[in-house]
Order: sequence, then C-alpha cells, then structure tokens
Amino acid sequence: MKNERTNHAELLNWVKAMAELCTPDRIVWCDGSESEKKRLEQEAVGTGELVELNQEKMPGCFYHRTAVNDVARTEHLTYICTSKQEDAGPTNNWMAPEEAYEKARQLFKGAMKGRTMYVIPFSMGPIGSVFSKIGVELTDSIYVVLNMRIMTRMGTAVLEALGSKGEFTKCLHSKADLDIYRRLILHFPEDNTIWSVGSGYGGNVLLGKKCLALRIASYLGMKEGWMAEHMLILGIEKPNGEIQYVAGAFPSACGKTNLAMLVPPEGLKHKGYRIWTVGDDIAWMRIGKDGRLWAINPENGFFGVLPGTGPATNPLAMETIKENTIFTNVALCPDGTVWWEGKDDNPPAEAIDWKGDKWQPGMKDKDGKPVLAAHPNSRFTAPISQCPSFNPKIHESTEGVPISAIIFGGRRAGLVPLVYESFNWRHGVFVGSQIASERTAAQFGKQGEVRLDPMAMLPFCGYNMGDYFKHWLEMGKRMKSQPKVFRVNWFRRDQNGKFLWPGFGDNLRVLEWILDRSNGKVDAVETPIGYIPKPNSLDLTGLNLNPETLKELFDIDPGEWMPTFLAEEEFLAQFGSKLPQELREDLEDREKRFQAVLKNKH
Ligand code: TSX
Ligand code: MN
Repeated sequence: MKNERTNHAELLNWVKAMAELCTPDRIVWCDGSESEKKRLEQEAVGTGELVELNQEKMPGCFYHRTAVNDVARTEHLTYICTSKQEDAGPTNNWMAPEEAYEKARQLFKGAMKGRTMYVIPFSMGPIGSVFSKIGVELTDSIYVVLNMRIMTRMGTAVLEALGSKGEFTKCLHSKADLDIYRRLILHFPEDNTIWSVGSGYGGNVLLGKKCLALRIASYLGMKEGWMAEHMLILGIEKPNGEIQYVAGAFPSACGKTNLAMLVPPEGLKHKGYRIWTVGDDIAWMRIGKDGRLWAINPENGFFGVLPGTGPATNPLAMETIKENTIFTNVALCPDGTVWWEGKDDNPPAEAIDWKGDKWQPGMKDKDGKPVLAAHPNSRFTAPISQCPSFNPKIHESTEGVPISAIIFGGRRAGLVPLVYESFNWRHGVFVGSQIASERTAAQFGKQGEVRLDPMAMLPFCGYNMGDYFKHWLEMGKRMKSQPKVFRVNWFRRDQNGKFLWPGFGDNLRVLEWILDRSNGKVDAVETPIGYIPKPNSLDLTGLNLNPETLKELFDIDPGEWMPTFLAEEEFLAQFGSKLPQELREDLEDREKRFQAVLKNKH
C-alpha cells in the first residue's frame, strides 16, 4: 500500500489487512483539518446520522441519537484477551486471543461494505510528551471521527510524530449491524490492539478513552512503571499564584465532572482561590525526576453526562457546551435546540425524545412512570479548551503537574465520613480498595445496593486487579515523596434522608483541609479508619451548618463499620495469591483498631 501521508510500513500493512477484512468501499485518512470536519458534518447531516442544531443559538453544535439498545458501555460484552486467564483476573471477562480474534473476524467480515473506512491517527496526551501514547482508530462511523476529533489530538501531526517506526495502539471499530448479539469490545493488551464491533455508543467506540487510556494503558503502566487511573485532576491556585493539584477517583454518578469544574462558594470568595480544570475522567501519572508523582490528562475534551447538568450544579459545563458540541441522546426541541432533565425548569412544550418519539412534559408510560426526554446516560462531547477554567499552559505541558493529594470517593448514605486521611501510602491503597458506591435510580439494578469498585477502576483495569494493587504499592515505594491519600463522601444523609453536606462548590472547604494536611499545616484527629479534621479545622464561613450536623458528618460507628468488613474481605479474597500481603495485614489491622475502640467503650 502506498501513501503520501506516512511511510510507516507496519501501519500501512495493518490498514490494508483490516480493509481486506471489512471491505469498505473506500479508505479516507483523516488529517484533522477544519475543512475535513465541515465536510464530514455535512455528509452525516445528509444521511441523518447527525442533525444540525440551531446555528444561531448553538454555533457548531450537532445532535445524534444512538440505537435504543446501544446507550451505555456493555460490560458483559467487554473482554480482556490475554494468553493466560490469570492475567485478566477474576473481575474481568476473559477470552483467549485466538478465539476472540476468530469470533470478531466473523463479525467484521464485510461489515464496512458500502461504507467508508476512516483512518484516525490520534495522540492521548500532548504530542511528543513522555506521557503520551499514539493510537490509530479505523472506523466506519463519522460520529466516531467527529467525537475523536474533540476527545483527542487527531490528524496529520500525529502521523508525523509516529514517524516510520513508532509504536501505536491498533484500534479497529465497526458499527456493523449494531446488533447487541453481535457486539464485542475486545482488548488484546499483549498485541496493543483493540477491536470493537456492533456498537455506536461512545464508551464502546471512542477507543482512545476507556479502551486505550484506561484498559490498555493500565496494562502498559504496570509493565512500564507508571499509572493510568480513572481520575479527575484539578488545580487550586492561591492568590500568591501557587497552584496545587489534586487527583480524584470516583465511581460513576458521583459528580466527577462537577468536581473538576468546581466554582468556589460565596463564603470562601475572600480567600481568592482560582480553580483550574485539568481533566474530568482520566489521569496518567509518572514519577518525576524529583521523586514526586506527576500527572497529565491524556484527553482533549469532555464526554460528559447531561441529565442533572445545569447552571446550579455545573455552570462551567454549561459554558463549555455553548458551541462546537455534539449532543447524544437528549431531546430535540422544535427550535433546533436541545433539552435534558436538569438543564433548567423550562422543558419545551413539545419535543422529540431521545428515542425519536413525540414528547411532552408530564408524559407517563403504561406503568405510570414519567417518560424521560433525555436518556439518563445522554452525553455532551465538547473541547476542553472551551471550559472557562481551562488553562492552555497546563494542558500542553509535556511534564504534567505534580500531584499533592489523591482523593477517593463514593456515594454512601451512611458509614463514610465527609473526609478522612489514610495513615500512609500503603494504607491509602487499602482505602482505595474499599471504594464503593450505591446505585442510583439512573443505573441498572437494585437501587441503593452497594457495590465495591476499587479505585473506581473495576470496569477499566486491563489486567488482574491483584497485580494492580501490587503495582500501586510498588509505585509508592519508588516515590521519594508520595501524595497524601484521602477518602471523601459528599453524599451522607440524616435519618430523614436529607443530605448532610451541601456539596458542589462547598467541597472546596474539604479540598482546603486536604491541602493543609498535605502541606503539614494542620493537626488532625486519629480514628480507627484514619485522620479526620479537628472540630475547627474546616473553614465553614457562610455555611450555617449546625454543630449537630457536623458531628453526624464525621461520626464513625463501629456498629456500622464492622459488618461491612466481610464483603470487603470476600472481595479481596477472590484474588487469591495475587492479593498483596500488605492488604491482608491492613484488613487485620483495621479490625484490631475497631476492637480496641469497642474495648475502651466498655
Ligand atoms: O456532583 C455532585 N457533587 C460534587 C460537586 C462538585 N453532586 C451531584 C451528583 C450527581 C452526579 C452532588 N449531589 C453533590 C456533590 O458534592 N452533593 C450532592 C447531594 C446534594 C444535592 C442537593 C443539595 C445538597 C446535596 N442541596 C440542595 O438541593 C439545596
Ligand atoms: Mn469515567
């Protein structure tokens, strides 16, 4: 195959082989240019794949609907394909590579007939940074090309950086016939390859994101001595210009994007903090020459959930999505704008819902349940540069930013206090392994059920999680100075189900304590689970929080904690000999600390 854009023989051979398998009518190499974008948008509008939104009110914005059975990541169809099943571990679906390739080959065979195969060269991270990884995605979806163009650095510059011999992740995607029974999301870490077929939903098809930047990257990180984590990164700048950075892992539906775009609350305005949004989903972290942990956001945009996003919950997101944004699975209004639950209190009098049906406010289905205008997992795709708290210097920095603190969170109505600090890095790994979240109404399954999701990585770790915990412990040993590790819970409730903490911008009060602890500026109270703030250490200026509420927020009840230990022990036990001894000991040590508390009470 001859090509004027690249002389990378392996890349050219691979594109040729995949085209022979998928038999597209033509192959188009994407250059990332503005004219290419316009051309693809118009073509997709012509076929109905995209709807052009009201260009006066929403310049550069487009609308897309997925198939109704293709609205979220399909974890049961997602596989880690390593030669040994043990390397995928007990928490991943596993298939032997040869079997997986063979199964998928049947699905890819001729799947692009009558279609165009787009070749998308992309970089996760700034082109040329030691952090960065290059991928090439082949797809028959213009929606994928236009989304990848927002979510990654994409185009000719990437091919130039790749040169004639550079390494890249081979990403193959076809919508095929969008049949859920003919859908597979396959990862081949040993071949640096991803095959995704039968889906058009973002998390399954924007292969740079969850598939490459988390599953494949976590595997590469384990081999190469760095970390790929499901974390937001934010910078907190003080009036003296000093910025400190925090990375945070939260399971879905905990408001990670909201936290990444935090707006300081009125009561703290006088302190003059400025927040920089570095990333809202993924952090790649390496140990710097100074022995500290440094991080980048490998992405170039946001793929965020829309329902619940409005001026009150996330004003910066609302600014970010004013233009050049792709809206997926929300409601389409007659004036060519879009609406979703939580956008504002003015739903359109009539609209077309995410399924393509006529919709009116107050509509009920046959079971009497409200008909939603937007799917609960409807999304925006928007360039990170449009976020008011975006900082181009940080974003393009090839060194990344130094991480002062890592926070783990979850949605818990009880048990977990507003914030606590682990005793040390090793204990922080143990605390991260306990991360769990309650299902919300928006998720499939029983509401309120608590599911363990260590480091919020359960669906995204591309290898055995027992080895993953070991990798965390080893990274800690290699650092000269480790970030302090915290756990937070914005979602604690009182007996009447009322949230005890105002959350949102007021979370800065917690971040402030976290940084004070990291800087050794404030003492804390030791408890059996870690350190909590002294009664007057949190700045609650302007909050009107009553002392009883504050007490409840930090209550640590052995009668509530101790019955949760068994589920954690069972979860960790499934890793067998892969579970690091340190975590076994930390389980025992915690038990002993609680026993001691009980003894002192009597
Ligand atoms: O994102 C959230 N955060 C983090 C923000 C920086 N949410 C939304 C979760 C769904 C994605 C929150 N919801 C947070 C939070 O800190 N806290 C809560 C719970 C809550 C909801 C409403 C109120 C208080 C707490 N208050 C009123 O409604 C007035
Ligand atoms: Mn995520």
